[in-house]
Order: sequence, then C-alpha cells, then structure tokens
Amino acid sequence: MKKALITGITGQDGSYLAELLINRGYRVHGLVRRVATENQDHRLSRIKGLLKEDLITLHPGTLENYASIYEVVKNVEPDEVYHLGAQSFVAVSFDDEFSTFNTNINGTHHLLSACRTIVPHARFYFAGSSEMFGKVHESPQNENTPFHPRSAYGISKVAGFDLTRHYREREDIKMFSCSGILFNHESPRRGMEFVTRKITYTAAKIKLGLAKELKLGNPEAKRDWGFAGDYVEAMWLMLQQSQPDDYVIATGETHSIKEFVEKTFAILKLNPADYVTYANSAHMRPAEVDLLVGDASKAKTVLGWEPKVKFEQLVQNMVEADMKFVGKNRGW
Ligand code: NDP
Ligand code: GDR
Repeated sequence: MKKALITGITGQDGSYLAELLINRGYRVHGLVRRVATENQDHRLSRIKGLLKEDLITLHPGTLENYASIYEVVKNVEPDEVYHLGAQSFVAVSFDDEFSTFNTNINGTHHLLSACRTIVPHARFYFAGSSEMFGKVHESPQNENTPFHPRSAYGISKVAGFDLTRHYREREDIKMFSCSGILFNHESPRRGMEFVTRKITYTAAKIKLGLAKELKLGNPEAKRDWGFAGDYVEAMWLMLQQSQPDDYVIATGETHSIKEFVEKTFAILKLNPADYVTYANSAHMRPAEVDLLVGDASKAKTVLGWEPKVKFEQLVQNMVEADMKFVGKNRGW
C-alpha cells in the first residue's frame, strides 16, 4: 500500500485530497499543528469523518521547525508528499510578512530537505499559486508567464516554487518534485475569511434573518474560480507522470467579486443593493491583483485534466451548502 504525507490536511484542499487518496488505496498521513488537536470540532472539522473511521494518521509538528518535520518524514517514510500547509491568506501577509515567510519559505525548505535526506525517491507536490503572477504580464497566464508577485504571500510562493524546481534540477538531488500553479478554488469547505465563502455564508445568514449586512473590499477584482474537489485531482495526476513538471490549473474563466455577489443574491432572491457595501477599508489591499485568468491547456494535454465544475454551479453549490450549514447552526 502506498503511503502519502499531506501537510495542511486540516485545510480545504487537504481534506479533499485525503479523501481522493483514500479512495485510490493509499494510507494517508497528515501533519497537524498540536493546537489543532485541542479542539476537534474546530480545526479538525473538515477531516472529522475520516478520523472517526480511522482512515488517516495524524502527526503533530509545525512547518517552522525542521526537527519536527524531519521526525514526521522519518516516521512515515512516504512515497508521495503533498505540501499544502501554508499561511494561505494573502491579506494577512501584508500585515505579517515575517511569519508568512517563515511558514511558507522555511517550511517548504524544511520539508524538501527532510525528504531529500530520508526519502529521496519520494514524489513531491508543492502548492504554488496564481498569486505568483501578481501584476500580470499577459492574459491568460500559462507556465511561461513571468512571475511578478504583489504580496509577501506571492513572494513566498515564488520562493517555494524555485526551491521545488531547484531540488528537481540539481544533478546530485534530482527529486521528483512538481509545482501546481493553482488559480483560486473554492468549495463549501472554504475558510470563512476568503471572499467567496464570506459572501455565501453571510448571504445565507441574511436570508435566514441572522445578519443584516455584508461589507466587502474591492468589487472589481477578478478571479478565475474553480472547485477544490477538481483541483486536488490535478495534484495527484502530476505525481503519477513519468517526468516531474509544473502545471497551471485553472478554469480559463474570470469573474469579478461583484458578479459573485450578484449571482449569490439572485439564487437567494435577495437584492444585493439592500445589504452589500463595497470599498470597506478593512478589506482593501495595498497592492491588488486585478485580473487573474489561467490557461490550463498543458494540464489538459499532458495530464488529461479538465475542470468539471464551472462558476455558476460552484456558486449554486456553495449557497446551498451554506443555507444548510447556517440553518443547522441557527443561533450561533
Ligand atoms: P487552507 O488555509 O484551507 O489550509 C492551510 C493549511 O495549512 C491548514 O491545514 C493549516 O493548519 C496549515 N498550516 C498553516 N500554517 C501551518 C504551520 N505553521 N505548520 C503546519 N501547518 C500549517 O488552504 P487551502 O487548502 O485553500 O490551500 C492549500 C494550499 O494551496 C496552500 O498552500 C495555499 O497557499 C495553496 N493555494 C490555495 C489556493 C486556493 O484557492 N485554495 C490556490 C493556490 C494555492 P491549521 O488548520 O492548523 O491552521
Ligand atoms: P485570494 O483570495 O487573495 O485570491 O487568495 P480572497 O478570497 O481572499 O480574495 C479574492 C479577491 O477578493 C477581494 N475582496 C475580498 N477578499 C476578502 N478575503 N474579503 C473581502 O471582504 C473582500 N472584498 C473583496 C480581494 O481584494 C481579492 O482581490 C486565494 C487564497 O486561497 C490563496 O492561498 C491562493 O494562493 C489564491 O487564492 C490563488
């Protein structure tokens, strides 16, 4: 039985990826921060079902600490490593550059270095991001588009991407290490701080009479939004190829924040003008990425990957899930 190690297993992507790997017959191990185990209903909520059925093994550790990463890799001896753990909120990276770099750059270096020493033949996936394109040099963006990050988060992902490629290209290491350059992907399991989930969750609360307003930042920012369940499949496919490489994963469609709001409120038969305000200073970014849209034709040709869920369906699924979620937790 193949063994996979996932960092970031408690997050949105980690939970979908764990399910996919279990279904494909892997024994799945996950790195978790000790604090996550203190309250099972909070940080472990996305993988609660898997834990109950004893389908995954959790290992305490933090990305910032080489010794703890080394121990986990030594104990698991994984065949495949999916490095998803990160300070993943772009907005926070403007306020806290240091911990973003520490977790995202050092964390990636620690894991690559431990794998190189203990399991040099393991296959390694790094969670790169469309934020690496930042102030885009062309549209749509593909694997050859130059990087121009606009946040500490974006800079940290460029560093992680370069480290991953370096470990692949160094003649004395030659690791099977790949980066996915993933554009935004969402789901009912998306963290509440990200704009899509903030919109669907708050709109559901408004519909059920539990909230009165939704305050947002830049309405004109555009994103290429896909479904997380589709995107974790691409991660797995990258590690099943005969050669390691990097791939853009995207839908090729772009929509503004305002469009996402309008679609959500239309589904709920509400008028957004009655509830939504924009340009709230707390949610504006000091450097914005205005138009991100990906060209995933390499992934289609080489991996045979295509997104199944597109914008309209994604919004519909998230709204329906949040109506159930808010309804169930009424009074929170
Ligand atoms: P989430 O924010 O949902 O999950 C982040 C995960 O990282 C959590 O499990 C979190 O653990 C873990 N983590 C954070 N800091 C540390 C640390 N110091 N040590 C160990 N673990 C840590 O992210 P997503 O699932 O959405 O994204 C997965 C990865 O893909 C991230 O690297 C993200 O940057 C990247 N990405 C995401 C995209 C998206 O649209 N979702 C697009 C492109 C890239 P805890 O539960 O303890 O906080
Ligand atoms: P992003 O996602 O920064 O693209 O990073 P987020 O949902 O936070 O922002 C998307 C866009 O929405 C605008 N926006 C707001 N954003 C938030 N969070 N809250 C608001 O109230 C709000 N109002 C407007 C933002 O300015 C931005 O333009 C996500 C993360 O998953 C990263 O880890 C990942 O690498 C990238 O996607 C690709």
